[in-house]
Amino acid sequence: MSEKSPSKHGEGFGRWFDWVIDAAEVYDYGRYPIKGMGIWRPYGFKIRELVLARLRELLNSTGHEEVLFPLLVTEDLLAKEAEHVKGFEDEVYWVTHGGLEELDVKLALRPTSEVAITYMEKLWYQSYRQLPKKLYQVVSIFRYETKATRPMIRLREVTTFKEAHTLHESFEDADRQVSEAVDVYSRFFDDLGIPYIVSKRPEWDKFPGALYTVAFDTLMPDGRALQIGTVHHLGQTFTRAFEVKIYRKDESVDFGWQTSYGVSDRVIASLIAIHGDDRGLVLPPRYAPIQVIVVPIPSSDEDETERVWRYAENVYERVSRESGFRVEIDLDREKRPAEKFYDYEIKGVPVRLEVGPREFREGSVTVFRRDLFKRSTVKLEDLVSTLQDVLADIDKRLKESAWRGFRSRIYRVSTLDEAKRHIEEKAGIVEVPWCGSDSCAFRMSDASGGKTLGTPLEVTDLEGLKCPICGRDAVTFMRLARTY
Ligand code: 5CA
Ligand code: ZN
Repeated sequence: MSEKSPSKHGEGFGRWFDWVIDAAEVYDYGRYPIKGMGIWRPYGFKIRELVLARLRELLNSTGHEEVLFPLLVTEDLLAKEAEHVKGFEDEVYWVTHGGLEELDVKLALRPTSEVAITYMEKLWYQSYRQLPKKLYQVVSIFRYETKATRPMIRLREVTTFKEAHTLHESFEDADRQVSEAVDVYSRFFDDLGIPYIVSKRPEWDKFPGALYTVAFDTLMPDGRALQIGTVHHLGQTFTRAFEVKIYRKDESVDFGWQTSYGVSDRVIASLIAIHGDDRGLVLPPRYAPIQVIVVPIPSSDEDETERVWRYAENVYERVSRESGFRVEIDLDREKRPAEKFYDYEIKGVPVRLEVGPREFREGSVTVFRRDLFKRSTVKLEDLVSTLQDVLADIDKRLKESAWRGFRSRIYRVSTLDEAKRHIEEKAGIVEVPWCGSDSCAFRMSDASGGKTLGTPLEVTDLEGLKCPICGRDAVTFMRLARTY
């Protein structure tokens, strides 16, 4: 252990994050010669696959179907919907040449896929009988972000963009779809142990073209909020622009209604940031490429070392055969056990099985838990059932501790001073009673230094609360935080 790793908490979070994704060989960032573009390395790619597998499972089981659209969209497609193109105009990368020839029609690298998908929906769907239609894809999108770019968090090529696009015959159906999407994402984040708060974004912060936007925010260890997913009710914005007309049951014709919702690499950034510690990654077992690692420990006696090695292989085989866990054994004879321990700790392997001369003689195994940094010794016969309990307990504990930390950083306040204090201390998210007027929200934001995240989907406990700006009765809470 040569260099000391940076601390995850407080101001050092950014440095810790850069350190951990590099040291655990998850993601290479900042070295590829284009800003805002990173590389998923093999170990990171495996984590990403496990996260995507869960997401696909949730989407497929709720009637979503996976598709794959071209990366390029023509200039006129992108320009078709005025509000949308305005929202993205300063973020679009353009392809202007094919070889040496200048293209007649400029092509955009998609910043998102509403226009591409709506264009094809017009050709595919005409009747209510074909609806609802729920499509999704997992692709790269490109946004020429001008705020400071960050690995996984603010990319110019977002390589893990899961975007869903749905088409419905009525406003209400699309509204229900928003709820389904919120439910799917809630289950997804719950499973990852990523705590979140769901807010209706204020009017001035909607997705370009949407009727309304619902967003999931989590908190990074430095107290700043990170938007980890959004769900948009698109109304008829795009179906009008592209003339997607649907025959309804009563034989009338109306433009279709749409929603779209997406998550990105930010989800994996959150998984890392929320569970990790100063020693490296801490992965919930479901998302750990290696769930159990067997490390044999040599003896000073060579013969005994051979016996220990064979015993360790036995342990490995037994666990892989009987448990179904992703288990590996590290038989490297050059590396010292301490080095191996260190590496698997950085990589966040949930459980390490230490098998040395003592364990060999006793017919036991020492079980080390990455999350608690604790050892216990069990009999070989009890190992598989112990592992089942331990992995389940790790999962439960990580989730509980993440949510506990999150809840403790959400502050209901009644004055601007309190709001300001919590935000300045970079403590988390504040909820301020709000009268509903835009100008009061802007003033809250100015006075507190926090960005407006929006309002709860359902509001309770408003009795007697006043907007601290104008003194009128509050109709809801405005949430504010420093953000990424
Ligand atoms: N078409 C809609 C739904 S897919 C859409 O593009 N919505 S979005 O703009 O809000 O993006 C969806 C999610 O992607 C955001 O909530 C955010 O979590 C993530 N995201 C957006 N831009 C970036 C970026 N530059 N880097 C990493 N993640 C991003
Ligand atoms: Zn007010």
